[in-house]
Amino acid sequence: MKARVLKAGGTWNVVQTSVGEIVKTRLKGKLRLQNFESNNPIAVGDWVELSREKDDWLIKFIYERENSIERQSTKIGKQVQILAANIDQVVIIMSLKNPKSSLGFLDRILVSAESSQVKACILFNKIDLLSKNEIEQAYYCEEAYQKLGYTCRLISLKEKNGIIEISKIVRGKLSLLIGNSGVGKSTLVNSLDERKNRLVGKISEANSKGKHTTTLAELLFLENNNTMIIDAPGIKEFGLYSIKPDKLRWTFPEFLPYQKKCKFSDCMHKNEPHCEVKLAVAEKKIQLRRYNYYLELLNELQ
Ligand SMILES: Nc1nc2c(ncn2[C@@H]2O[C@H](COP(=O)(O)OP(=O)(O)O)[C@@H](O)[C@H]2O)c(=O)[nH]1
Ligand SMILES: [Mg+2]
Ligand SMILES: [Zn+2]
Repeated sequence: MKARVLKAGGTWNVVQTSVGEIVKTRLKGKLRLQNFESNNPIAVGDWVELSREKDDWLIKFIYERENSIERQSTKIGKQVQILAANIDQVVIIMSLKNPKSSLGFLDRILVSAESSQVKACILFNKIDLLSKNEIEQAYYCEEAYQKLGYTCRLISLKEKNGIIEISKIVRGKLSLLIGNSGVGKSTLVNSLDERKNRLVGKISEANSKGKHTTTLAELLFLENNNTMIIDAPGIKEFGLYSIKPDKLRWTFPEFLPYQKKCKFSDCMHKNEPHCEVKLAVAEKKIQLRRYNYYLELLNELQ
């Protein structure tokens, strides 16, 4: 039977079967060895095939992923953690104040989304805390990212309008929600959780005896099950492991119109002569901050 992974715990996984039943499953031993680059071969959002063995449901295989968002898990060296698979979009929540999220963190996630060819939306939250002057800066920042092609919203989750705006963005889709601690992720989830329909949370708590539950991403059904959100808690660092240095330039959408005119077709926009990207930076057509961040990431990946 086909099923979707709602929570991936390594040895146990919570899935929803094609008939809507939510069950706990284990991995077939063989599967565990297959994907050794990852600390857990199963990801939230995965489609899997189950087989029945005695009283247990076992995961026989994982269907090919349409996409996935990965990060290097810092604790376990170079191992890759798959944050989510088969998603429609990444929704990044940034807090403008208390705490102020860093644009570097945002750019990093955008690079990851671009490299996985997943759409990204940016929510700048807590606008209610800003002074008039700060709101102007926030609009400026929103406009800058909007120009890069990302859907951006300046919102306050304390206001009804903010929640309506978010609902429009996430309704009917599977979104991976990413943001530092304190930015408003739980507030967002709860405000869309009309029926307090947190099935996954309940099941996993019962099964894992409270261990590690806060560090695992889980797929939640919100807005009368029309909306699915994968809440990835506690992300402080976001290592970009699987991106090859020479692929990085394709993850900055503002480079695209210029880099095809660089003298060298494999130009990395670093020290090469006749680089149209560097020229565009000098002419302020590309943000210097973003370009510098590109160089910083390039350095990190090389
Ligand atoms: N002033 C203000 N506070 C907010 C807003 N959104 C969330 N908060 C508050 O920020 C704190 C952290 O929110 P929470 O949802 O727990 O953040 P999480 O760590 O990302 O899950 C809570 O006290 C929220 O009430 C907002 O738009 N404006
Ligand atoms: Mg939270
Ligand atoms: Zn170049």
